[in-house]
Amino acid sequence: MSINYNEKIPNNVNLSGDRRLQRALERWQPKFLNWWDELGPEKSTDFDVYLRTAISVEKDGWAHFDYVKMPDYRWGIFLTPSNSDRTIDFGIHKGQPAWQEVPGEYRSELRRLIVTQGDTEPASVEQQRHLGKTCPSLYDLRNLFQINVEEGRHLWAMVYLLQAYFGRDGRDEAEAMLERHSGDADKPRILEAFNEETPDWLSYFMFTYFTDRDGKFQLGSLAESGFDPLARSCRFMLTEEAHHMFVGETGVGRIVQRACDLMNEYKTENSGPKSDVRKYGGIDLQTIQKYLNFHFSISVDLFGQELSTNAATYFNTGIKGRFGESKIDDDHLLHDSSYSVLELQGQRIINCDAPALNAVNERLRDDYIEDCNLGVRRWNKIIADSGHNFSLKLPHRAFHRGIGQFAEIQTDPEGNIISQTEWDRRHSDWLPTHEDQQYIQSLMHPVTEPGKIAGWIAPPKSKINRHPFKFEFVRFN
Ligand code: BYC
Ligand code: FE
Ligand code: FE
Repeated sequence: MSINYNEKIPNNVNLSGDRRLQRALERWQPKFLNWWDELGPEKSTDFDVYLRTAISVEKDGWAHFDYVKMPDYRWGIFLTPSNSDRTIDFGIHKGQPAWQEVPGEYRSELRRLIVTQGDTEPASVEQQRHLGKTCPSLYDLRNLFQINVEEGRHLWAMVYLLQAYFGRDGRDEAEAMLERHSGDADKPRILEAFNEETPDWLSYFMFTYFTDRDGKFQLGSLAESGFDPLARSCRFMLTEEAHHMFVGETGVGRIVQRACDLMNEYKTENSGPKSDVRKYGGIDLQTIQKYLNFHFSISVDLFGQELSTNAATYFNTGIKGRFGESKIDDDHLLHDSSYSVLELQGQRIINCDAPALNAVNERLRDDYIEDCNLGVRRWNKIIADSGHNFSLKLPHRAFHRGIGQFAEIQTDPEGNIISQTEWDRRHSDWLPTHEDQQYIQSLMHPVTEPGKIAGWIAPPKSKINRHPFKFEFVRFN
């Protein structure tokens, strides 16, 4: 199924066959473009950016590369092809045909999930809007813009579902997506991680590693939904998500590499903030660890409460599954099973068995944490291969939490509960301080000559569509 690019809004959902919907989306399109102009990548309108655009939804060759001015990017509506005999894989409707329309009794839950998902997409573009001004290389600038246009497309994907399946409420929600803004005191984005600032490229790479990875797991769960149009939208979004996490993993890896290279060049072992790494313009490993602690902990919050009746309802009614649902070997009903969860009991964190149905948020968080660890291991391999004795580590899941039962307590990165006084005394060892942030900010100067790179990060090993690092990925005009 290829995509019709002759229409105002490229799509593979036969939009021209539904004039009402087409008109509604065409009315939303200029509002989206206005939003992009005001809150998308700053002062980037005239740049020619070497971008990938989806031209089919098939696995091979869905991406076409060319120079594009970002406001002319063909944001469109692409769902993976439908499988007409798909059935629901879990919950009380297991075995029944997947829904092609929204079941009336689940309308508000589905709307809420789609709105929450959709809200994160433009939020991330808003968070990243100033980064172009301080890019470490043209390669990195291009990747930033690639991610930004794709997050814009993810918003389109959710707005399509709202407008196509939720009538008037859906149209109102589509408007509201452009009215809430990241960090806005009156109308903030829905989830807290999307109201934080992304003021520098270390934060940005951590965000795309940890927070885009929440996207992978949430989209993976929604891709199991009994509501087929949602499932198909999320499947296609997941193909784009892989690149976002790749940018994060390799970005952090290259900063780690540079720190190690500097330590080797200047023969210093100490990797802390007072070390030579900073003196020579790199980012020391201890500071990288602090940023990791921050971004991991706020991303872990995105999975919600450990035990959640909302999550139980979503699962039981077939609207949101578990990650890789069809590959899990159990009854897919979870009425009689239990799941092991860390719980706060008094001043201790202990392992408890909880009803599996109530623990689906926590199970997803477990899957997420395991996946986060893979990249940390690769970063540590870079350090070890460079001959240094230091390991980055994910903090304990109870560390620095704002959502769930651990929000009530303070712990150290190992998960030992500590008093507020001790937290106040020690948190600057664990989370970025104002001074750390100022140091990172002091490194942020744009490097925009093809083939050149900033001093705090190593050049990439990978190519983009076979083009090497020295390729002119962005032309400024
Ligand atoms: N912040 O029962 P619970 C991505 C609220 S990232 C604030 O656990 P639920 C991307 C909750 O609303 C993927 N509030 O809630 C990445 C509820 O409020 P009420 C984003 C929170 O609903 C990078 C109460 O606490 N996708 O795509 O089961 C760049 C009870 O909690 C938070 C999704 O999130 C929070 N973190 O779980 C671009 C998927 N957590 O009812 C894009 C859709 C909980 O008491 N969303 N609350 O007023 C969901 O599946 C669920 O809404 C959540 C929350 C997992 C987020
Ligand atoms: Fe996204
Ligand atoms: Fe993403």
